[in-house]
Amino acid sequence: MSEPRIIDLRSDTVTLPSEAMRRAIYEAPLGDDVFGEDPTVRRLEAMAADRTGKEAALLVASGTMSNLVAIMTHCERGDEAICGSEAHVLHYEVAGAAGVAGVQLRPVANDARGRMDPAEVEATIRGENVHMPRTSLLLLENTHNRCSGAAIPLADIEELSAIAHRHGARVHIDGARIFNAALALNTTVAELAAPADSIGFCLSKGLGAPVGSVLCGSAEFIARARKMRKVLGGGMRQAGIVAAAGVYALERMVDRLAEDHENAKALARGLAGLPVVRLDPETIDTNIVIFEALGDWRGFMRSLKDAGVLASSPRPGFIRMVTHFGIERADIDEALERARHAAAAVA
Ligand code: TLP
Repeated sequence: MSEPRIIDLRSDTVTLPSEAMRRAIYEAPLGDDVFGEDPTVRRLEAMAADRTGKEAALLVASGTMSNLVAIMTHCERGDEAICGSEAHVLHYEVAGAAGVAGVQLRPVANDARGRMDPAEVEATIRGENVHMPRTSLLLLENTHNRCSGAAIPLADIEELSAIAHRHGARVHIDGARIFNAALALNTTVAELAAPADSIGFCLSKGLGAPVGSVLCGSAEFIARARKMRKVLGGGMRQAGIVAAAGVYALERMVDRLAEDHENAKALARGLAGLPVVRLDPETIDTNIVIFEALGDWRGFMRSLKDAGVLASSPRPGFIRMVTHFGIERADIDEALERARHAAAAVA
């Protein structure tokens, strides 16, 4: 018997570039980007600035580098940055804020929908005191990865940003999946980014490019960020090879995210019907489905894997499945069929 086709729902980072995207990479005009001479990088950065409504943009290697460069540019060493308790920057970025930027992260509780209590954020911002670090940055995340890909509404971003600004702190949005957020909220990326001083988004997740993120902000901020990127070894030469996929992604891959959201909803509805799953499908806004697996959750994940359905786990007892380019509705139906058997195997 042949092995079942792998349905890889571990992350939207596993997407592979399409033939057309590969052709765009092949045909891209190139130059030395450290000299500012790569026309394709310049084109991508102009497009990114336009989409986010910011003055300027900077191509970086990854979402992690985007957050780190933003922190290094907004903060001095010894400063403090407030972030959500479930923030990617806190859980998955190897403590780069502390280890590389010399910035202490101070978490404020995220609720299940990724929101932070504005009063708590305000109370966490430190006043001038000889004992205390300066609170120079508020880090927001949209969509909120560990909070089931929740799309954070504009009103929340406005309220939190106003508080930070009132106290002299800057605001950065980790918008790794901000195009998913804009789609789910029926608004534009520029509107969601407007209250913040800077925003980074990823090309290499739902947008299907192989590499890259773009950090956007004022021209003055990006000029300083460019130096920080260089410090980190992120000054790349003929980076148009990377940027070409990004240009293609922004032109051709944004609208299709709707398909990923529909597939995630269908997946959530099917999973919610399984006796070993606790999940309210109505809480799924975008392409990330996180559910509580009752009982032997590790056994359930193993059975899923044996059946060729790959998932990940954000915390013990919880399983994450992410829809993306390359996963069709038929794959969702097939994954659900296999999940039914896997659930029966551990029941
Ligand atoms: N997230 C990855 C893993 O690191 C967990 C994933 O599979 O979801 N911000 C957010 C909100 C992210 O979700 C990610 C990647 C990053 C930043 C980092 O991006 P990369 O992987 O490009 O450094």
